[in-house]
Amino acid sequence: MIRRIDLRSAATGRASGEPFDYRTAVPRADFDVEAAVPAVHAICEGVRTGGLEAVLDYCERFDGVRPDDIRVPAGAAQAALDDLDPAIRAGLEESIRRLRLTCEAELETDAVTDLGPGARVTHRKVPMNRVGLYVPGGIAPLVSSVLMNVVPAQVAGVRSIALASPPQKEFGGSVHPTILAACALLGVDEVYTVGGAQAIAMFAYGTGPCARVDFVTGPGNIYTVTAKRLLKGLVGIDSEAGPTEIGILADDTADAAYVAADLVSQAEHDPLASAVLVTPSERLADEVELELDKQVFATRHVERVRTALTGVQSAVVLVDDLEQGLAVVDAHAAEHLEIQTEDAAGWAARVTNAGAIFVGPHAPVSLGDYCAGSNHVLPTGGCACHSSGLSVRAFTRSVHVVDYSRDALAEVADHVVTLAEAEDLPGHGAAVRVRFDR
Ligand code: HSO
Ligand code: ZN
Repeated sequence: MIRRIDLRSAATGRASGEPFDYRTAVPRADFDVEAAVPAVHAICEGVRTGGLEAVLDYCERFDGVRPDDIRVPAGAAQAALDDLDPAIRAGLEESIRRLRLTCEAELETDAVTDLGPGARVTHRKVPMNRVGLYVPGGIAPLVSSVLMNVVPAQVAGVRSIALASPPQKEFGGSVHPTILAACALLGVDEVYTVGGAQAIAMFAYGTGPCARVDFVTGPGNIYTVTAKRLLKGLVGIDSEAGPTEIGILADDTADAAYVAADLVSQAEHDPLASAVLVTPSERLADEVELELDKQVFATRHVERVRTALTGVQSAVVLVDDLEQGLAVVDAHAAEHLEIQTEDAAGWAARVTNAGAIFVGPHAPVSLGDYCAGSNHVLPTGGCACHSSGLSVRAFTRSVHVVDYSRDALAEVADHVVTLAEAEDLPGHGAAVRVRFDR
């Protein structure tokens, strides 16, 4: 069912080791943000000019329900938590506990540099003031995404957190109760029952009861991603998250059942999800394909998984050796990369492009999705070569604070004047001179 791409030198006619651009070896699915721009632009403009009424109209149109009020009433989240299945609560609590520990370890302190007597530059870390977190409701309500967004924001010190998620018809137009329960666990009490592009626009412009935010984060479908692209600048955004991706670099030592299960696990997200195995072992490739046939047949979301695995974005890639495999996975820059090889840690250390790296047979991506302590909001579409996943740093800005005494300024005054002259900006030099002329 999954296609094979043979990149071995015998198949490609290349001499082994010859440089080759692997970036296009496994293409991405068509996630055409540009095509969604006209529709999403109209929604954003609708929210900007029409305010709350427009948001309610879009809820009705796209989610099939018009909430009485877009702000979820106080007490609803606590009530949802009181009704939550204790096993789900225990899972969420453990996930939060682990994520908090890694977030706290990521906290950066101010960097203070003394450049001479009385000359100090401080690189001060400042949390965002107000952020809007988007949690999709679409194919499945991703309660784990609540934690992945909220915990780093809270640990960063963000004071004001608003969360939006699509209104659910079956829950009377409110947010899914499990998402509400997670909000209660985390102490987030500003929740809006708004989804899609209209939620991102509400955050960016400030609409009805929702004051505008400085920064919007969270995954979503093509409409929310397009809204983020259009509103970027007016607000900050974390990333343009596309369909989920898993890459696996594996050799003969890997267990085919594990590899197949992990490919299926991420294919389950979306018909456009990408699942790529890169291996020098033909035997493993054969076994994984047999396993996939068995496992896909038995999985609950069989059609979604099958569509994802048979799409152009998924493949079993044969390579000459792990060295070439490393070059392939590095060029592909998947959102998640598993290394299931001998000396997995050694190979993992050499990977430069991946949203998150999972080392060895006992670190499946599902662990990271829920309970590893790592974040699951990660760069997709090859953006892992320049962007990072969500972390405390994403919710933090830094600002240089420049503190010089008169004597310290005197030390460099001539240099400033000379450099300003060299740029034909004499006013710059004069602003230094005036402090010594009198
Ligand atoms: N694998 C998804 C995150 C997720 N998985 C949420 C389960 N729930 C994107 O990283
Ligand atoms: Zn997942």
